[in-house]
Amino acid sequence: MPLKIVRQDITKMEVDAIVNAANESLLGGGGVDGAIHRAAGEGLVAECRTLGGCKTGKAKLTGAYNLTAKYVIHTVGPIYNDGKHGEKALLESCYRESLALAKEKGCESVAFPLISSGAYGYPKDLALKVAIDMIGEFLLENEMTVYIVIFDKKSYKISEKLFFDIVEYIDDNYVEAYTDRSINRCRLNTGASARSRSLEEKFDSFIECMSIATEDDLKAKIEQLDESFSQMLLRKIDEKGMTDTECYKKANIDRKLFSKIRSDVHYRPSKPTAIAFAIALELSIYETEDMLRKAGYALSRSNKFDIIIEYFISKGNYNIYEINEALFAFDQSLLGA
Ligand code: AR6
Repeated sequence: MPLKIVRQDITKMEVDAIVNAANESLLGGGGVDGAIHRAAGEGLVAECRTLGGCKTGKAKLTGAYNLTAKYVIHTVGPIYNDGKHGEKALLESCYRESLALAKEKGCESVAFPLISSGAYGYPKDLALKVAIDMIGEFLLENEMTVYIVIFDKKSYKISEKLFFDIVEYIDDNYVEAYTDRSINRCRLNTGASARSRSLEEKFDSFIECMSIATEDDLKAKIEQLDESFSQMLLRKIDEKGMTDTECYKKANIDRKLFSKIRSDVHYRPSKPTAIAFAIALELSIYETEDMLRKAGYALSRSNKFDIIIEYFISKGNYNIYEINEALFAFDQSLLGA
């Protein structure tokens, strides 16, 4: 999974490079900077002394000494004032510059703390959004596994509005029985638009709609009865006019896993992986359920994870990173590999 959000101490991450939220002196400080310097040992500060500091929004690379990573990338985030002093552009630049350095060194994996979100006061939900947007943008063009490392859950915040919208959606739907969607659809199609018609006409129209739906469903079902998950995935990619790369990137799935699914007609993905593809393909809730069935899963109203997925699909929001932000906030598994 190319972008992962994990709860961890960044000094423990087994990656090629870890990013340090440093200050312009590059000579160490508190927070994550202090933790990295302590874990790396004296060699790190000695190398940092040779660098002549670093400007806000820029990044510099050193060895990682006693850390398991190969490199430390030091970047200096902006001090948050009121958001009107170019803070966002500077923070974006921190991610861009750090990722460019990691790429230049051939890193396959990089871990970021939430830069500027501690001592430098950047609001955590906004800092997280910048991180996700910038890493997401980079991953569209590059193959790398990038972690956002959240030290403690308190420092993780999605926007309040999104949080409360989801809570409300879960409240409204958690215990509600699963209604028969095709019947509801027919009710909608035959009800409002047919207000002036007689009851009998409405009934006929309802029955007609049901039988068309059933006939269509049946035909399609027979045709696709033997279709496996991977065949359905490839068919949908074609139907949507997407390339394979566009699809697996949008699904936050790495290329290796996608190739495996592509070449093994009977591949059975995990549920988060299957959903990740449904999201990448921007499938409706019906199509999503169909695709999940191929892999032996279903969406349930008694499962928080499923309701959150349904919430995003119902809003037409297919941004996998935003969905993962929300899933993380609600302690659920994330989408992707
Ligand atoms: N692993 C991962 N994340 C951590 C860790 C850790 N071990 N420790 C803290 N964080 P901050 P800034 C999180 O203050 O806001 C330093 O003194 C923390 O919860 O470390 O960019 C520098 O020298 C927060 O979400 O960095 C600068 O002077 C995030 O890391 C100044 O602070 C960033 O918090 C930089 O401030």
